[in-house]
This record gives sequence, structure tokens and C-alpha cells, in this order.
Amino acid sequence: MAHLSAPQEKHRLDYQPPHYWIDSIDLDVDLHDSATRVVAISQVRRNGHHNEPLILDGEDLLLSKVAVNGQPWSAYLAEPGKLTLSQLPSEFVLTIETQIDPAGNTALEGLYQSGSAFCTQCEAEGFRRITYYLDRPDVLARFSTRISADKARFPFLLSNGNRTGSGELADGRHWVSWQDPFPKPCYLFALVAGDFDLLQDSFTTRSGRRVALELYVDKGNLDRAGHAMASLKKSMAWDETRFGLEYDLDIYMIVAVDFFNMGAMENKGLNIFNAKFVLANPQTATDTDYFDIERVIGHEYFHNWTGNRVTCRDWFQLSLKEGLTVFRDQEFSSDLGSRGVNRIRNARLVQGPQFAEDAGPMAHPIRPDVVIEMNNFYTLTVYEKGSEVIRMLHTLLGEDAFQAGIRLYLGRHDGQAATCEDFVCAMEEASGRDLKQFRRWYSQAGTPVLTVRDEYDAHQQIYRLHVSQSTPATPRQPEKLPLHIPLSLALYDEQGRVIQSDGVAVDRVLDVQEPQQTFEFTGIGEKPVPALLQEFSAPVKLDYPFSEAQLTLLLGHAQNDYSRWDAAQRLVQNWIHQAVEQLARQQAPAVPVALARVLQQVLQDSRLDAALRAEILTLPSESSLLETFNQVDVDLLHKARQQLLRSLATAMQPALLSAYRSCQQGWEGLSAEAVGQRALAGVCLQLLSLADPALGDELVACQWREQSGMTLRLAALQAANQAQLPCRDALMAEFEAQWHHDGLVMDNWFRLQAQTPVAALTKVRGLLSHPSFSLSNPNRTRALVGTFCSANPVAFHAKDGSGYAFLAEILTELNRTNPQVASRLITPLIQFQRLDNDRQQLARQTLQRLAGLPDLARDLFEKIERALSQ
Ligand code: B3K
Ligand code: ZN
Repeated sequence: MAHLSAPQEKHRLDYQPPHYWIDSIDLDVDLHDSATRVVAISQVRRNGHHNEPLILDGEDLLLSKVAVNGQPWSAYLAEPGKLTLSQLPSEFVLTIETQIDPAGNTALEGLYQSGSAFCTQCEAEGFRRITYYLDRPDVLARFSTRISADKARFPFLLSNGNRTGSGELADGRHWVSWQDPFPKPCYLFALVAGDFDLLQDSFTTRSGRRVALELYVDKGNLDRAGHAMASLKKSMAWDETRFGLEYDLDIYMIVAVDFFNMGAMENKGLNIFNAKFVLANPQTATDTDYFDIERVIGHEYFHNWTGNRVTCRDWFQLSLKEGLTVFRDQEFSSDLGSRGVNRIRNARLVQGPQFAEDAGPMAHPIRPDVVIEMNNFYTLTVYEKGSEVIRMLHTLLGEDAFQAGIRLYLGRHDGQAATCEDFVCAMEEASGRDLKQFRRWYSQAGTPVLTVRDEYDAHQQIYRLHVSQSTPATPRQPEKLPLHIPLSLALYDEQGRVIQSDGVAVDRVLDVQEPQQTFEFTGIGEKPVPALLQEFSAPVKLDYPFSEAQLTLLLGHAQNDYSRWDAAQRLVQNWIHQAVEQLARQQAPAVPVALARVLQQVLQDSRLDAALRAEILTLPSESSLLETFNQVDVDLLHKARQQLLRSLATAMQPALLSAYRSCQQGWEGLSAEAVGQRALAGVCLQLLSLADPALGDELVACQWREQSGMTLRLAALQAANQAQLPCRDALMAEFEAQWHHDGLVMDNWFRLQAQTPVAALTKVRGLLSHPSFSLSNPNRTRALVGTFCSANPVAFHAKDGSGYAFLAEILTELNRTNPQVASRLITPLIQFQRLDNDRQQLARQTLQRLAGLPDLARDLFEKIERALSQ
């Protein structure tokens, strides 16, 4: 892909400190829909002795004035992307006046309009769309902001820090000023103007400071704000008890907006949220929505220390704040809810989509080395694998040493922009552990494979594990070095008890560090069944030739919830792999008798809580199964999985029905138990509908009629949709009639349509012109188009290329209007490594066509180029 104006790569190792510092900036933002005036007055200081010019970043700005120390300055050059100022004194006040067009900003980066409100998104490099600035995270300045706007349309004018003044202006306008006492990089700047309903509350920190909590939502949505507020208070309390960290300002504001590219943003004192992660009541939100709101509110709050007080030196260090903050939000969810279920859900995310990313053209280390468009690196690798790396540190060090490391890190770097290396050094010093080899997790891309073989010497009572590790080559990283991998294991006897050696249970974490290593266990009285990689102790693929009997034993008896779930997943995977082979040879797959028996035991095991049973009984999705093959025909994979679902459902039908009935006893309310009962009931209903559509139709219609909560109603609809029950169309129509005015709720409906097993593409195409749909809203686009491409593999990867052609049409449009959203949607098209050759060819041809688009944005350019050069 030779491009005349190919975008520039940036390399981690090229980092240089800035030539100038900016110590403070006073922003004056005069809001008008299409012509907002921004005056930025900065205190600038030369960094060291040199004659370099000051080069400020800026995109899509209309420059109207430059002054130095109050005098008009002519020694400047404005070029695309930058403003170069020369002949500057060593310290000066820089005044820059620009004009921007928020109403025309469809990319939702910088200052833009969401519905009738103004809001901002500056991370990673959006501030340069507001004014010319040193838009890099290692330049920390004190911000003050004065906002003026029409008072009737925008009664609330918000920015970071504390409110310092307000007043009336001519023509019905007013102003409010804000000051943030904490120096910060510009990516944490935020501004909001609008008319909202406001939920107010307060939190008293453990040192007795009262913090005002303000939650701003669209008018009429106050009845959906309570859960987010409760989640915020829980987050604040949890960070005090578990990490000893207190909030540092007198006010914490959250604003929910409808148009947002990501989940939420941790701007200092003024979080801006995708409304999806704020609004909930039982009629509109599912249990999953409730859970996600608590998690994301927590995540953004936890950033106040891990992200804001200590930020990143450069964007290559992104995982420093994101991996650590995801780890913190996962711990928050686990401390407040079920640790086992949380661990399983996190493992699903890593083993499915993250492993796929690691195996695809965008594979990168959690600390990337080369980037074209930074927004492309807010990835599962940086976030989720990044969190797994922190979790491994936690496993190796233990809670106390880990917390000591966190204290050292935060104490040492408070108010600074730090690196991943700074973090590891603090962990190393606080714990006294040598983390030299462990550091490779930061620099090496790809998913390591841990191959384990074992032997038992009955005579000597010795059990040996031979462990070898290897990491497949990834783009630009052909050679891989051995990693330090914590391998948690327990040994079980035939009765499912943990084996004792010298009176001590064999349940420990091994340090795997060599390419090949043997571990010996003495005093082992019988041939053990090993539970390997308990708790998913490292983000690796485990290769061990488990027999069906071993997996069955672990599924029934392992003490670790993750291990039980993992055993079930492996049983399912084994069956699917066999079935795909059989189908390829035109043979009928064997009936999964044994699998149905063990899964039925799980279903009926009342010692396990319902949420865990639901997780174990949820088969891996087609896309995560795809990742377990080298290459496979997605049609056969789909067939195999469907066949398994139907056979299991038929074999377990009476047990499913009675489990479904007994879930109904306890499924009312918001308690964890009720949530678990609803989850298990949902799994049962899906399977029952597949086994016996007439019965399913009756149960679904009844659940739909009698329940008003979104979780149960949606579960009914999901079952109807997946099994194509007779009632499906009528219920979908009812849902639409009830909720067409509410985009967030309708997203559920769009997702179902996109996953419809029959004629999905025709449906999806038709829905592009549905009155509730809009390609300019990222939530709608992800719900309809994103779900179709990522969760309906048979339709998306259709052999006639129709799915790819559809995505290409959408991307052509979004490339112009919202490149970030386009770039996220393209993922299933570039990850073609597991598909058969014909489909790989089709995908490449589609990518080649896209590569020829005029004005291809950097976002898509980077991904397409990487995919095509594979
Ligand atoms: N830090 C933001 C993500 C910003 C994304 C920029 N493309 C949300 C978060 O991780 O908390
Ligand atoms: Zn984050």
C-alpha cells in the first residue's frame, strides 16, 4: 500500500522531553454552535538552553490571533497539524485565539455537540482540536476555564475543578469560571454546557472531607440516575478501604451524554460518560447493564489516582494507567460481587477477543512500540491483557507487597507523568523481588503457549510436570524470549480431593521461567489429576492432553470456580473440534451423551450458586471458538455449535424445565441471588426453546407477558429470536412499539436483529433507515452494524462476500464522519487469520478496495495496511 501521503509512524524509543513547558493555561470559551471562539492564555517556559522553536499541535482550527507577552507576534508559521513559533523569549505569556465548529464535529473528538449539549473528549489527542497546544501527556499545567453561552439553552456550564465565579452577559448569555488546582495534561480537560436534570448527593471521605457529588442526565431521566450515584459512592469507599486512596477535590461531577465514542472519560473532577454506563432502572436496563454501570463508574473514579494524579509520560505507556485501572475495577467488582464469576467473565474476554487480537495483524505488546493513530491502541491488549499483567504481579507478590508497591509508586510519582518502567521499579523495590524477566510482558506481543506433560512414578511416589513455553511470532517481532509465568496448580485425587504431601495440600503457584522446566512433587500417593492454570493465573494458552475423565472430575470437584468452568469449556471445545472434522467428512457428529450428563449435574448442583451455573452452562461463542482453530470453515463451526446446543437441550430437557421453574421462585428484585436466578433461567429458556419450540413459545410468551423487568423480558426475546419461535415477530414488534423513542433501550432490539439466524443482512440493511437508527450515533452503530459483524459470523463471513461488502459501505461513510468508530468496526474484517482460504481472499479484496478510498483516515489506514502486509 504505497501512499503518497502515508501517515507517519511514531516510535516509543524516539521519546524526547518537550522543548517548552506550559505551567498554566487560562481558557476562555465563548460557545456558539458553529463558530465557538477560544482564547488560550498560557504561561510558557523554555525547557533547558536551546534555540528550538515552539511547535504546538492543532487540528481543524481557524487561527485569528497570536500574541507574546501581550504584543502581536508575527514569527509564526501555521501549517496543517501544527503552529510553529520562533524567536521566543525564555519565559512568556502566549495568547492564541482560534475559532472552531462544534456543530460540524461528527468525529466526536475535541469540542462537539451531543444532542442539545456541548461536550468534549480530549484523550488521546483531542485537545488540539480546541486550541493550539503542546498536546502530549507529559506537559502538566494548571487550568482555569471561563465558559460563556446562551443562558436559556445552556443553564449549566461545567469544567474541571472548583467553580470560582459566574455572571450575566448581554443578549441572554451568561458565564461561569472554573479552576482546577491540580496540574494536569490537556487530555484530562473537559467542558460541558447544557440543560440537564441534576442528581445531587455527597460523600464524606475517611479524613472527614465532604465531597459534593453531582450527576447530570438528560431532562426526564432522573429516575434512571440512582444506580450510578450509588455506584460512585461504593467506588469512593472501596478505594479508601482496599487501596487507602481518598478523593482530592471538593466536587465530583459526572455528565451522561448520548453521543460518545467510548464508554466514559476520567476528566479531572468532571467525568463525561456514555449514557449507556449511567442510566438504569429495572424497566430499561438489564442486570448486565447494572453490573457494567457499577464497573465503569468505578473504573473512571479509580483513574483519579491511577491516571490523573500519576499520569503517563507518553501514549506508549497507556497501559500504565489502563491496565492498572482495569485491574482495580476488576477487584472492585470481585470484592463487591462474586469473585469466581468475575474471573470467568474476564477470562472469556481475554481468551476470546484478546487472543484473537494477539494472533491478528494488530498484535502489539501491552506497551506498544510503534503507533500511527493512538486511538487505535485503546485495545483489549492494553486494557485487558494489561490488567492480567498487573494481576500476575499481584499473584507473584501477594496483596501486602503489591499494596506497598502501589504506595511507593503513587508517593514517588504523584503529580508526575510516569512510565511502565517506573511502575515495575516501584514494585520491585517494595517487594524485593527480581522482576527483570517479568518486564518482558511489557515488550513482547502475542499469546504464549504453555505446553504441559506429566508422568507419575508410583514406586517413588513422585509426580513430574514438564512445562515448556513458546510464543508465536507476531508482526515485526519474529523472536520471542521466555517469560516469567505464574502457573497456579492443584493436584486432585480420584475422589476429587486436593492431594496432601507431607500433610500440606498441593495447591500452589509455580514460577515458570525457562523454555523447558520440570517440576517435581514428592510424597504423592496416587496418580493425580492436575488443575492447571487455576484462576487463569496467566494470559496464556494451556496445552495439556486432558482426558474426558479428568475434565469431568475437575468440573465436578475443583475448588476453584474458574477451573470448573475451564473444564466445561474444554469438554465443549473437544466435542466441537471433533464435530467439525466429522461434518467436513460429511459424517454426523456423535451425540454428546457424556457432556450432557456432566452439564446436567452442574445444572442440578444446588451447592453452586446460580450465576456460576449459568456461566458454566453458557457455551463459548462462535467467535471465541474460532480462536481455538488454526483454520476453519465458519459454516461448519456454526453447524457444529448449533447441533451441540440442540442435542444438549434435548438430552437435558426435563432437568432444564424443572431448573427453569425453580429459578422463578427467587428471580424478583435486585439482590445477587435474584440476578443469578435470572441468568440461569435465561440459559434454561434458550435451551428449552431450541429443544421444543412449542414449549419454548409458551414459556417465552408467558415470561414476556408477566414480567416487566428488562432482564427477563429481553431474555424471552433472545430465546424467541435464537430459536426463531412462532411468537418472535410479534414480540419484536411489541418491543419496538414500546421503546422506539429510547435509543439505549432500542440498542437491545438492534442487537437481536443483527444476530437473527435467518436473513440477517437483509434485516440489518433495512434497519439502517429505521427512525430509531442513526449512523451518527456510535451506540446505535455498534448495536446494529458492530453486532452483525462480530456476533453473527455466518452472516458476516457469507461466502458470496455480501457481509464484507456491507461493512465496506458503512466504513466508507464513517471514514469521513467518524474515523474512530470506523476503525473499531473493521476488526472482524482484518482478523481473517482463522478463516478458510476463500474467505481470506475475499477479506483481502475488500480491504484492498477500502485502501483506495480517497482521504482514508489514519485510523483505518493503519489497520488496513497492517492487515494487507500479513
Ligand atoms: N481513558 C478513556 C479512554 C479514552 C479513549 C480515547 N480514544 C476511558 C477509560 O479508559 O477510562
Ligand atoms: Zn481507563
